Amino acid sequence: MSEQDSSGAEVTGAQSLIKSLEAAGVEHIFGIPGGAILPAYDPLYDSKIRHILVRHEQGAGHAAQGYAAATNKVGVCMATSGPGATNLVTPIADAHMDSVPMVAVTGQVAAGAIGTDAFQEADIRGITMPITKHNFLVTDPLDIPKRIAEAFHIASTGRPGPVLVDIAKSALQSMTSFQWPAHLDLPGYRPVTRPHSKQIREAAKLILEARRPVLYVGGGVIRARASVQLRQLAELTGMPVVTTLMARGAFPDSHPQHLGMPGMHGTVAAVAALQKSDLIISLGARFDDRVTGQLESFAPHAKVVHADIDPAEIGKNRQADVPIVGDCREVISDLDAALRAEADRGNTGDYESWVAFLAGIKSTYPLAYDQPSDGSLAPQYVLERLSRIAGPEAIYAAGVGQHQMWATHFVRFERPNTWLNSGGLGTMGYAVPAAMGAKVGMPDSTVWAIDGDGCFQMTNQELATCAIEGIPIKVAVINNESLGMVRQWQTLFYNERYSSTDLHSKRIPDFVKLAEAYGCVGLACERPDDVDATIEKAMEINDVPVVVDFRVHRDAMVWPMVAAGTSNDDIKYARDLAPEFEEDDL
Ligand SMILES: Cc1ncc(C[n+]2csc(CCOP(=O)(O)OP(=O)(O)O)c2C)c(N)n1
Repeated sequence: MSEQDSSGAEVTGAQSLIKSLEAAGVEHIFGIPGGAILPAYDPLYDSKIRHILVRHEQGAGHAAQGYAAATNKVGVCMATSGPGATNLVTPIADAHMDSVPMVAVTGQVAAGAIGTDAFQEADIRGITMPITKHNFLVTDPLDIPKRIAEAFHIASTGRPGPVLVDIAKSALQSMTSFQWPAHLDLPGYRPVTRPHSKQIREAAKLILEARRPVLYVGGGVIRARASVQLRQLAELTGMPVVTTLMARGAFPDSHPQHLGMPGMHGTVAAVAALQKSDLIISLGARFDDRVTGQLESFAPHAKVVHADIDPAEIGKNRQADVPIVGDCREVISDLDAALRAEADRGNTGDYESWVAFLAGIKSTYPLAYDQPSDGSLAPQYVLERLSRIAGPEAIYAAGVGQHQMWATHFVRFERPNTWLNSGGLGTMGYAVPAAMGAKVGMPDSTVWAIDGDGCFQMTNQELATCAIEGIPIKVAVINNESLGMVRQWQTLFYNERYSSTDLHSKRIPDFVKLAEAYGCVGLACERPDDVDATIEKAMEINDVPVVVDFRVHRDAMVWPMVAAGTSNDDIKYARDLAPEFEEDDL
């Protein structure tokens, strides 16, 4: 059966898909065509949507993530059936772990061929069931607009996440009508955004009673665009703040109440703040094992106020004394209002000795590093200088490993959506494509990918995309010629037996030549004295992508560190050096 659209013309399912994406407000899609999705690429050719042809579907997925994380809009990626779709699995899983709003559109084999092991058939719905917020298989072309509208709604509301829409080629090829739905009918999907006032009152009461409270800020605060409200609440109460790896930038690093990042590689002050706290106010955070360390010994004296838009997070790892389900911005605003009303009545918290105690730890145990005695380059120094020269307006996307931890330590973040990384899944290869997506979404911002030499070799093919599509990102490869984070664990826990972690990447490949082969500018730097000039040179090049091979000392290690599975009480700020602070100091 064929129907007519409002302008009187019949459309194909493929045309309906592109009209739907346009109606959803899509401006950019990252993808690669192939047989099953090919019908969609024909109307896409005429659309005002810009399609960015990537070199690997993983790049499309991470680019959509970077775009979303930098702009707060939904990122979109597209792939064909079978291997095209399975290449999206890693970024979909990554977006799921880090609550990134993303829609993945995949072609599927013709409806009649589904289940026959047809050429390039993969059950991508089944494969991605546990790693999507929701997913759809569309076989009836009439359903296309509805499913696309639902996908964007689900991806961007409540706890954001990835939604996959798998569309049979037969549906793309059939004639249909296009009608953008006026209403969505999603029974059972009604995210609670307004926090319950009783829970807010309970939380405010605990905050006033507490003597050692701490605001434990997670990535949810960034997704909820709640940084302004967070600052108001923090300044109203004077409570110390810690920001997780996913929340870096949610609260300014320069703010005196900020203690930095907690967790396995957190600052001593942030770890101590949670550990010695009597009240943790968790905002859009999830008590991840990388934050809590050994769970039984985590923050033993703390009561917990746990606010999250996803009720499944509350009490998952740590029991909450006051659970609050709601959007972080609304929760924080309501808490602020409740505490302001109490302050007007003369009721304020007394945190003076606690704040002084933590200030002492912060100044005694700052983030620090040694300059190598042989005159070679310290990776931390490179990142310190990069931060200083590129500044807090720039966007920084990191890979996974030591360089990621040094970046989060030594880049000074002052605003949200400027730090993009793979926190939950820890995906090597995230940085270059994520930076590409961020630059597409924020073309006027300087975007730096901070990558390890290992990570860079996983997805650097997207430099071709960047060069050809005019996406001038900058890449700092922190080249320690090894899988550094794994090597660090081998140094500490495997008796320096470096099994399969040496990449020889100061020799092969030549990153400068590789950059040039991809149409980028390639620079190299291996002396501390050349760092500033090299970064400044990279900052001046804005017409093509730039890659800087920072050839750093290979033995540098990330400190502080809480060894996996041990208690946060056993944090070391350097090898075999434990901080000294007693609760009696409080
Ligand atoms: C896709 C993937 N494979 C393996 C790992 C395990 N892993 C974590 S960090 C790391 C080393 C990363 O090396 P590099 O990119 O050179 O960064 P460095 O730690 O040296 O800064 C590895 C192999 C991972 N996180 N992701």
